[in-house]
Amino acid sequence: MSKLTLYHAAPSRSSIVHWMLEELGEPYDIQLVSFKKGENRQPEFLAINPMGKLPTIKHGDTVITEAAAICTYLADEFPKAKLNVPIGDPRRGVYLKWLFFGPSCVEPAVAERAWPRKEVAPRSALGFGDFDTVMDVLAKGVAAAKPYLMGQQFTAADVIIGSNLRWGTMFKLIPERPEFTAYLGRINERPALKRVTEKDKKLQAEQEAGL
Ligand SMILES: N[C@@H](CCC(=O)N[C@@H](CS)C(=O)NCC(=O)O)C(=O)O
Repeated sequence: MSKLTLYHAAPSRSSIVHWMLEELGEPYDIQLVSFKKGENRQPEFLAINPMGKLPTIKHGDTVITEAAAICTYLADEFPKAKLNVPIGDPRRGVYLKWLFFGPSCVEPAVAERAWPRKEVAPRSALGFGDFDTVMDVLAKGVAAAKPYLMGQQFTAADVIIGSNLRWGTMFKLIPERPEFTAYLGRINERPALKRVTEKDKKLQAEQEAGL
């Protein structure tokens, strides 16, 4: 089987993929990349991901970047874990909607709230529209999650939307709403997420100690 390697810094968006890999249950290696030492801007890493960003994974000779693309890829590549909604299943459209909604709507809406633009951009020109609508759509979506976005099945879409909500509420950039709290309560019970949180704490300490 082709080797899976996660290029990782804890905590960062690569923790999203770390969580996904734990859900997957396939063997993987971690290659730590230090932002502090600028390793992500070194030629060796830029040869792998010219964006100089994490997460990045290597599966055999294939390099995949962008957290949501990586989660979609892993879920489809390892269907035994049942983290995808396969082609042909009528639920796949909604599943893909949530996978794309994270990076194309939630992340830019939250980033704009954190670092407002000097000049207000027209709603129609912004892919996410506006912050309040994104939050309303998200709240309605997770309120209907029984218990997960795709129903009984936990999928890669929960890894993406769950990570966005965890990060956004932690930094108080996403408002506390009962719908978010209830969904996050269920997400935080995932054993794979608990394992990753512990592992990431150790990896962060190792990186900070310069090991
Ligand atoms: N669009 C990318 C964003 C990745 C990203 O911005 N990662 C940050 C860490 S959270 C990073 O690598 N920052 C280092 C840098 O830009 O120098 C994704 O969703 O995976």
